[in-house]
Amino acid sequence: MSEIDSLKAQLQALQEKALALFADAADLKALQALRVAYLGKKGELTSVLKGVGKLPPQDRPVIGQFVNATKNALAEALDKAESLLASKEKEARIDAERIDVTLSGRTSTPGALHPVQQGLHEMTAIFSQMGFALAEGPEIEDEFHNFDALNIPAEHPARANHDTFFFDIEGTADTKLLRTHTSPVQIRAMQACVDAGGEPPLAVVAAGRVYRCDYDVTHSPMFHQVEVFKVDKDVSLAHLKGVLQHFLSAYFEKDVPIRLRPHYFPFTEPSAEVDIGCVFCNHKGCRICKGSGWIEVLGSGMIHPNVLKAVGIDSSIYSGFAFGLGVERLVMLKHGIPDLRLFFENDVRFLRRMGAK
Ligand code: 2U9
Repeated sequence: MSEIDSLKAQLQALQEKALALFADAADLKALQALRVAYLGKKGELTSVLKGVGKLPPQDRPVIGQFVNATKNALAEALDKAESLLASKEKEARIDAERIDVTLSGRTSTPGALHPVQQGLHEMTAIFSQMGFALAEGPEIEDEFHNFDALNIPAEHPARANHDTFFFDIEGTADTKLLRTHTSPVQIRAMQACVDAGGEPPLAVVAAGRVYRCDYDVTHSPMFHQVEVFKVDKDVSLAHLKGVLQHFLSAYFEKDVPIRLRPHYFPFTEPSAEVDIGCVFCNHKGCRICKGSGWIEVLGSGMIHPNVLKAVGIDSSIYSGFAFGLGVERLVMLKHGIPDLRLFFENDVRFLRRMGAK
């Protein structure tokens, strides 16, 4: 075979092999490697071209044309394969990124107030509407605000009944405790008024967490109270009863009958426990009200003169009523919740039923 025929055959074989490889290239990267391998400076075609120099001068243009044709064929095939692979890769990418717009969206569940907080807000809102000012105070208290000022002196049996959590504070003589009721907030509100040179009328609602070292089916060591007082000239039991009647009917969203039963609290005199007509049997008598038709809801009374004296209010000029209630108890009665522990377990099934989404 002549030199020129041998070169032509080489080029032919090279082209066939290259085209087959281009068609089989798996991706653009592999194709780029093939482009370098065939058309690059040190590529296959260049090494064939080196053989051209050995040909007699008259044969060179002939084979030159042949080389160019091969080069063009390879370049064209590479371009084609490249655009084919590019569009395949693009399609694959789009496929991978495809969003199914018919899928239902992910819902985010908004939070909601805990049923106790919900109840607490409902109650304080009713008192705000009646003109009582909302007061807050510390949960860590001293014995004066939690006990002494409320006519519960040291050694008074009521102190023992409060199941108080005390703190031992190193290096100090003063005793601190977790407030056992929200009454110290009321004491502070009265003191703030007197300290500022003010005088009654004063009408305050205090709400918040209280603590007692008491834990069973009907008691939690932390629970919530709402307490209300009003001090002015000529405040009487009739005012107390009127405010209670309005509050309880507003909270239970119906006209509930109420009654006051004489009782004893150190901080009020006279004192009374307050019942409402049973909300489960409509006052008829059932298992829950033990057949009486009445359910106890809160404690109340006229503020003891010693309490007014402790904060510097003249009890010969001013009098006041006060009452306190357990928030959990009232929320349970309003919604028929059978067990106090449901409030503290945070089972979402309970919270959702109570209005949390
Ligand atoms: C001042 C003076 C008097 C608030 C009162 C009660 C009666 C009462 C309990 C109800 C259930 C607490 O949550 S409970 O255990 N409270 O029975 N509270 S009179 O008397 C006051 C408050 C503040 C200055």
